[in-house]
Amino acid sequence: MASIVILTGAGISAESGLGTFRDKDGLWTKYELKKVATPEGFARNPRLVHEFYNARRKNAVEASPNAAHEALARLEREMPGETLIITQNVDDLHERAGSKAVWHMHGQLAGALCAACDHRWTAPLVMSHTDPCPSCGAPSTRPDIVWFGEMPYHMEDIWVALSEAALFVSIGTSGTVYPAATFAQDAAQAGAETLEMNLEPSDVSRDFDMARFGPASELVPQWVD
Ligand code: BJW
Repeated sequence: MASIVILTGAGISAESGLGTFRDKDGLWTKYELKKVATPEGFARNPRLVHEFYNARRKNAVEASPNAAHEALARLEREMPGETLIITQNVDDLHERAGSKAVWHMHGQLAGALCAACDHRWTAPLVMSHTDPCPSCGAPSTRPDIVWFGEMPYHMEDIWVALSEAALFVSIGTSGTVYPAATFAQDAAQAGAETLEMNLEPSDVSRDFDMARFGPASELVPQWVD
C-alpha cells in the first residue's frame, strides 16, 4: 500500500479555472446545494441537475492541469507505488497530468449512471435524464456523482490506505464535508504524519502536524521538488 496518501479538493483545480464550492464566488453561492447535489433534488428536477453538470463537464474538458497536478504526477513517477491520490474532485485533471493511482471518492463528470439498474458508462459531453440506459433501456440517466446522503466510493479501501499511510497530505479542501473531513484524524490515529496545504487555514487545520498556506500551484511543486 502507498506510504504517502494525498487527499485533494476543489482548491487544487481552482487555478485551472474550475470553481470551488465554498469560496467567495464558489458554486454554492450560485446554485442551491439541495437542488443540484442531492438525490431528492435530482428526483424533483433532473433537468436542472443535468444542466449544472453539463456546464461543469464542459468547463472541465476545456481546463488544463496546473503545476500542482503536474507536481503530484512527478512525485508518483519518482516514487512508483508509494503514492495514492484520493480526490474529492470530479474532474480528470490528475489523470491528464499523468497520475495513475487516483481514486475518485465523489465520482466523475466523465461517468453516467443508471438510476434504475446502477449500470455505469462513459458520459457524453451533454447528458439528459431521458437518455436510455445502454443496459436496461430505462430513461433514468444521472451523472455518476456522489451526492449528499450517498455513500462515497472506495471507502473500504480508503480506510485501509489511511491506516497504513506514513504521511497523509491534504491539498485544497475546506474540511467541511464528511467522511473526508476526518481523514487527517483517522490517519494520525493510525500513526501517520499529517500535512495540510491550503490557501488559508481550513475547518480542520488543528488536526494536522504541519501546515503550509498559499496557492496550490506554488506550494505543491515546492513540497515535491
Ligand atoms: C485553494 C485554492 C488554491 C482555493 N490553492 N487552496 C452532519 C454532521 C456530519 C456529517 C453530516 C451531517 N449532515 C450530513 C452529513 C454527511 C454529509 C456532509 O458532510 N455534510 C456536511 C455539509 C455537514 N456527507 C455526505 O452526505 C457524504 N456521504 C456520507 O457521509 O455517507 C455516509 C457515510 C458514513 C460513514 C462513512 C462514510 C460515509 C457524501 C458527500 C458528497 C459530497 N458531494 C459534493 C458534490 C458532488 C460532487 C460535485 O458536484 O463536484 O462534493 S459537495 C462538494 O463538497 C463536492 C466536494 O467534493 C466537497 C468538498 O469540497 P472541497 O473540495 O473541500 O471544496 P471547498 O470549496 O469546500 O473548499 C476549497 C478549499 O480550497 C478552500 O479551503 C479554499 O481556501 C481552498 N483553495 N483556492 C489551494 N488556489
